[in-house]
Amino acid sequence: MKIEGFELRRIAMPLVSPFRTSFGTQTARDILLVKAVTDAASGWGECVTLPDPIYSPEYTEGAVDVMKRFLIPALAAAGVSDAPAMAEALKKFKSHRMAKGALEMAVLDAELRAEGRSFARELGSVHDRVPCGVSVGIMDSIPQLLDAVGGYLDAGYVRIKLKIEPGWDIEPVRAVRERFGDDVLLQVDANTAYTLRDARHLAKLDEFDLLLIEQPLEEEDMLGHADLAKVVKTPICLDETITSAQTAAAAIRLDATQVINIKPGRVGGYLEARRIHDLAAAHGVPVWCGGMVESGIGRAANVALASLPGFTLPGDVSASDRFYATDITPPFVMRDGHLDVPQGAGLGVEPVPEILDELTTSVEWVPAA
Ligand code: NPG
Repeated sequence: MKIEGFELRRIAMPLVSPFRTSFGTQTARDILLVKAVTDAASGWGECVTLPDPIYSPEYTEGAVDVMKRFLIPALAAAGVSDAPAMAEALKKFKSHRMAKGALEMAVLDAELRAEGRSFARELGSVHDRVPCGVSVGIMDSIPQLLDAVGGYLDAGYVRIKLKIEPGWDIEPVRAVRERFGDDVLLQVDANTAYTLRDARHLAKLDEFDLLLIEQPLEEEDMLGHADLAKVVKTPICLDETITSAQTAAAAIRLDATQVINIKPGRVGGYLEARRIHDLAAAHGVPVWCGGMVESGIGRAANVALASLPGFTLPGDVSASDRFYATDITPPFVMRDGHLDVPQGAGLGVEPVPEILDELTTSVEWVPAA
């Protein structure tokens, strides 16, 4: 397959409601889509960077720059013709995993479309539908939170994740448990908002029988998480810290994580995500698929990944309407708390041209020859 070039397209998608995490509030998602154009087929990738480097060091303008300046020219120079060869060709450039992952996803999609194979089949899917979890942002008040959680449970979500930060942790969790009962699958996500000094405070979450507490400490504090895991009974789940199969192996060996959130963008793509899945499965560590407020393009690939056998916990894999009134693909609609895994060639979905054009803020063509 000859890669002719990449179309880099920015789109602005309004969110149905503001989404607040410990690092900020989002009201719209500025998404960088990548279209790989090859002599065999075209394929789509989604870059999950945010506009600011507040979740990870990457940010969208930086991703565009590194793709144009370094990554795409290196692919061209190495004569790369398929997705599995890309990571090696891009290895000399440190980090920039979300940018690399988006390019790899686009080439993989093109390749699979040309071969008539689905992402799900390629990755090793064993389920034709996956359970939906939902991530619930920090709210202004507990009544507002209870309304939101009640709405998601009524809609059929099978697992609730509450965003927490200092000052919004024990009481919101207690309120949700008291209102909705002990049977609700419930977990929390701190996005690095605590330090080890908060260990005893975080241990107060133990009484609520949570599935896990996600990324309580700074991303580089692997040992801190290992120490915290000795104080807190609730399983620790790393997100930001896990940037590769190698960091996942270290975290497992150190007992810094009992569960892993796999986000393909964060680890450099779906192929590395699968390696982490395989590694975790070999160690008996459960994994689940994280979300980065993706459009239908990224969502399609995440649903496929979440259908691998080691994904034994519901992911942040929600219906399109959790975030978007209009998705750029035909929407992912939840049925009975689940989403169907796309089975068509490649991602199995494509952007609707008119919707895509309406949301596009810029398009740029970067030749790879
Ligand atoms: O369902 O797509 C989703 C969102 C899940 O909470 C979610 N993502 O830290 O995991 C996270 C958080 C996030 C969203 C992080 C956007 C960065 C950007």
